[in-house]
Amino acid sequence: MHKIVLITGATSGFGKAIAEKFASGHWNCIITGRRADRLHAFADELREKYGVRILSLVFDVQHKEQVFQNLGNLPDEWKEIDVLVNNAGLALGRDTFDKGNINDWDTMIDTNVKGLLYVTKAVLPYMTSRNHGHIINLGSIAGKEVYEKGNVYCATKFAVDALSQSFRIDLLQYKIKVTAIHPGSAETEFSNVRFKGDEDKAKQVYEGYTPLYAPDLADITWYCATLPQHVCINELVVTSTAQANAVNFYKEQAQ
Ligand code: NDP
Ligand code: 8X3
Repeated sequence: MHKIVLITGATSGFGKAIAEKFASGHWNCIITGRRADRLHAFADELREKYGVRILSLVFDVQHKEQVFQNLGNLPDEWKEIDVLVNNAGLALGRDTFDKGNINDWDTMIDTNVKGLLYVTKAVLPYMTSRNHGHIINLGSIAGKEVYEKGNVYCATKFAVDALSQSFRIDLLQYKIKVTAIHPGSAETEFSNVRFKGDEDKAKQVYEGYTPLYAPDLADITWYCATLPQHVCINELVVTSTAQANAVNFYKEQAQ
């Protein structure tokens, strides 16, 4: 029997790499994202490469109607979700609080916090009815320590940390595992999104050191998801070797 994983935000970065890792391990995957062309092309690629079943669902996690329409009544063959990876998320802008953009705040809160809540609420009945399941939330080192100009993004990831702890308590009765993975700096499309397409600014984030990469997070997620039923990794803070915490990096000077 193939297991089923649902991964939000699988059109790029961590989510895409996580989907590939699970598909290569013969899991059937439900993948989601807003960019339909990318998502469906990726679904075809995974089917062809790994011979697994892929359900690709295009929706915006910020909109609860879309979330419940897409996930609330899955076809029977997709209902037995073993693992939910709440990965969709973003940072927008990096400014001191006084200069912050209110629309950016709304988008980060609606995506990183409310989106995660809607998706989890929509998926949970498939898990509670079976007393089985594993929720893996992508938090951040920014949800463990605040840094200058991180303000609202950090707050959303602190919320992911708090919700992960809460879910673990409230869902204990259903034998549902809850894991929070808190990565440090990783080179994905994250900084392109944060700096709204400013490629130079995005590149600068990763200059002078080796950051984490998406396949690193895929390996870590796979490890957490494939431990025996009686073992649950509650949380992991993971950085590249060049990063000690949210702010201290060892960077080589450019020649
Ligand atoms: P990417 O920008 O590469 O990927 C983000 C994914 O989230 C995309 O697939 C995007 O798909 C999806 N997404 C964003 N907004 C929405 C939305 N409203 N509805 C549905 N899907 C959405 O970034 P990463 O892979 O780096 O980020 C993944 C997660 O990891 C995020 O939660 C991020 O905060 C977290 N993280 C990232 C770190 C990093 O340094 N990269 C470090 C720590 C945590 P689409 O645009 O197609 O909708
Ligand atoms: C992403 C990592 O340090 O840019 O969550 O906030 S950081």
